Amino acid sequence: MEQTFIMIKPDGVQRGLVGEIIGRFEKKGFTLKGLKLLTVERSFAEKHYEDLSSKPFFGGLVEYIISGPVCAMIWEGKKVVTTGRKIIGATNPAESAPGTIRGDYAIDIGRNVIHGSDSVESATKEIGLWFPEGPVNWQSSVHHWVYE
Ligand code: DAT
Ligand code: MG
Repeated sequence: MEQTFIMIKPDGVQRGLVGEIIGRFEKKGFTLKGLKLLTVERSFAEKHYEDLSSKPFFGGLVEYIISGPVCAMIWEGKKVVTTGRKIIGATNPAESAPGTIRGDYAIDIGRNVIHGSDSVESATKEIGLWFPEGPVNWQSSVHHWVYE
């Protein structure tokens, strides 16, 4: 089953949006396979966003990610990478549809509350970086009420 890496950024944690965001993924039917609250070092944030290191906003992005605790998660389910990105909404909250997390809870691109892997390949890479211990091994007992 597909897995994705989802991270509630420091603004989402500070603003008390952790429960709301977890609830959206739970109610959709996805399964939580990893969860931790942690503050990351600068070098770790730079590694997570290494593909963006040449962008003019990279410095500010790293400062933002290390500015407080983040809530790191592994979510599992059919097409969870693509669907997770839809639940999150467009990168710029000004363009995120209402009903998406960024559409409902964010205004500025540099305070857009949440991260989600953009492909199965990046999900594998990000889960490896954030959860070297691997996902928690459990099966949801409602699986057959979610999948036909
Ligand atoms: P996403 O988080 O939707 O995958 P991304 O990977 O392109 O977007 O960029 C990572 C984060 O960097 C994004 O959530 C917010 C910030 N960012 C992206 N483009 C930006 C821009 N043009 N100006 C400022 N911050 C930006
Ligand atoms: Mg991205």
